[in-house]
Amino acid sequence: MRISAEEITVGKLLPETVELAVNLIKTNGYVLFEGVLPKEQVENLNNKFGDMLESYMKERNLNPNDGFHNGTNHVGMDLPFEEPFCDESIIAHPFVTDVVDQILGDDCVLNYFHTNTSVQGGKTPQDVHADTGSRYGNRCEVNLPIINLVVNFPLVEVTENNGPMEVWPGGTHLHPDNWYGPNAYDKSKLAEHMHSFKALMPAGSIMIRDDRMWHRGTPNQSQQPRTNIALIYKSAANAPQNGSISIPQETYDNLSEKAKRLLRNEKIGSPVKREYKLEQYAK
Ligand SMILES: O=C(O)CCC(=O)C(=O)O
Repeated sequence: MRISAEEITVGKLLPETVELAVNLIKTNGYVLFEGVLPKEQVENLNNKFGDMLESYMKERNLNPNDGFHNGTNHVGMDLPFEEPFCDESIIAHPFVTDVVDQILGDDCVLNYFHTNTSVQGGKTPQDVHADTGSRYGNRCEVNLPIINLVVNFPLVEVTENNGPMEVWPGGTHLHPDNWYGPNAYDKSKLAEHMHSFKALMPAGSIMIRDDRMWHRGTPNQSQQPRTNIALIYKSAANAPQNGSISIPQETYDNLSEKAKRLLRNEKIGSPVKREYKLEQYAK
């Protein structure tokens, strides 16, 4: 969906835009708002993230030329809860919260602060998957209400060449619950015969998707990593009481009321947690 220049300037979606977005997620599995975040902000996020990724990969001996993670060269890394990543425009973007609140309820939480990167040199696509498991196992043959929305912010332009996410929208989020468990028919096998497309988009776009919609990461044939910030918003009734995002007290105290509410179950009062030792490699 293209958002009008006025909505971007004002920082608020028109009610009819929210309504369309909500209905697209419900029927098609996702909505895409193209090019929302300012270019300078996205470049800054990407530069900071690039340093962290380099450190993370060196510490784990992940060499793009050798290939890793089954040749996908995909890295999943949590974000530290600090600027520029914990900016309100990422954790509680009004375009996102207006849509998410309507689907999950305005008491929903944010409980996942992560990134997915298709690193250059990958040779193999990921298996086609949903980002959730079945809630009731083999017994449940009905579709259940949505509980999770994944929100992706690509930090570079996503092109045919740099490992776009491939998606199977239109109904793969509406299967009976047992379809999301390990005993379901092989999704990759089915997906070969189904319609999919590569989700190409400008840097700073926002994709909001039902976590059951089938998708996969694809190999990155460019020379630069293609990073997606990945947040998960969850309905309050399904939210774990003990979250996992470490948030220093002062950082939490300075958040907006909406962001505080979203993060209320997380580890408030804990020091920032990093998955790498940045000092060692930072330029
Ligand atoms: O390429 C992407 O951003 C999606 C990656 C993904 O689905 C995963 O790592 O589970």
